Amino acid sequence: SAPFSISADFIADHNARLDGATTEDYHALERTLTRRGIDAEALVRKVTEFGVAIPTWGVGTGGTRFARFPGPGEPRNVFEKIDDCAVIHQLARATPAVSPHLPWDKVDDNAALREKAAAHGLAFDAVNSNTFQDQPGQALSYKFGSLSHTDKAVRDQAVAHNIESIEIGRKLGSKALTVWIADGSNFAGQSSLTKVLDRYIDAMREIVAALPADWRVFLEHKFFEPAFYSTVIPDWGTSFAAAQELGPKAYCLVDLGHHAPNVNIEQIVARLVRFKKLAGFHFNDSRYGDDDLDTGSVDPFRLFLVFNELIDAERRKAEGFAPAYMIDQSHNVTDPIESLMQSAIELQRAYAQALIVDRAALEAAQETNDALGAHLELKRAFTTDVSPLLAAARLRTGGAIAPIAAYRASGYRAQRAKERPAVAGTSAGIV
Ligand code: AOS
Ligand code: ZN
Ligand code: ZN
Repeated sequence: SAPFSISADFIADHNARLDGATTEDYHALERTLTRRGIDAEALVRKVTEFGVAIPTWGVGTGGTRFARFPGPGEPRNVFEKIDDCAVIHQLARATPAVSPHLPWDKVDDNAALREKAAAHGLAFDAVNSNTFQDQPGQALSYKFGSLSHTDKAVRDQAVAHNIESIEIGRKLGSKALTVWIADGSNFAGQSSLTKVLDRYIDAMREIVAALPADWRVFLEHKFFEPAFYSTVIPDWGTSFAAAQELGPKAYCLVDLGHHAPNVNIEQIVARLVRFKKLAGFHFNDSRYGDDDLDTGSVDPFRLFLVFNELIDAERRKAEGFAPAYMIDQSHNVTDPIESLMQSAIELQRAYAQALIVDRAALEAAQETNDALGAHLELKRAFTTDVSPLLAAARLRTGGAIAPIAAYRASGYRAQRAKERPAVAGTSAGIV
């Protein structure tokens, strides 16, 4: 029998019950925005154009180094992951791309994978390489590093994997490679803090040389974990300096969870825009470190402030500004499909709120040193409930007014659980 899918009629029926209240709320917001000189319809259009890529690894239950608690009906391969990404996009209409991870998503027939995704309206965004784990049958171990390893043979193996990832990404229609390495050390003195970076940059040069003309490479920094004393690319400064040395195809990716607590991430974003080196994002939220909590779940204001910088850059047509948006989270206690829909909505919310900042008033306050006045301009946008705009955007593009409620009512997970018998593995450490 054909695999279960949610029909357009089902979504329409679900929407019909909510339509009245949604329209009322929309008109109320429209009046508020009109008073502020903002065109609600134009905003809805902007929101419908907003897209963020789903990480293929995100649709499976995540885990920690302590345990993984798989849920029912988990996707068992990348084709099934695409099915789950498709339902996320079908209902929430904000995720028209997927970001694959290699070799986790390695298949014999990449053309078939690309076609399947396209049939669901999904494209492939940046490919993520993986030299933070040893794969079965792999000749050399990454236990002591990959691109920065002391042994040239290990570095060569890691370079070859990245080049293969580019090749696969090409077949999938991707245009970027994201490189995050786990390289670092656990003891003071364990490795030369200078030589590791030299080796990393040399290895990256080979990867950059293998990029097709229209590709970019995204360097992803992270200040700790799995190495706990030092990390080779710990911060945006190192990432930026490396990207400078690697040339015009190299950019710096900001994973929101990869900074020390209290670091001003929106300022990092502004700096990277200024230096024309912002690659894009791995969105998530965090309380302590790389907790990979759901986007906007802990500190939606910070997310808004990041988008405030992005809209500022967009409005003044900052040169070379073309950030790639991806989510990177680990779902340990939720149905990943629900978390990813909600996260995409939170991103749209931050985006819409940033769009309604009165930039002229903000700038006037800044120029006259009206500190509180400037702050209140941001707060006015942030405290505006734009939910009706987001619902309208979904409704007009065939999505669900209430994606999570519709998803639950559809019985999707239970149907998939029948089609996808549980996988035994409870292996920890899947992030
Ligand atoms: C690791 O902390 C990074 O966020 C990477 O982006 C990683 O590739 C991703 O989390 C998938 O494991
Ligand atoms: Zn990441
Ligand atoms: Zn991370």
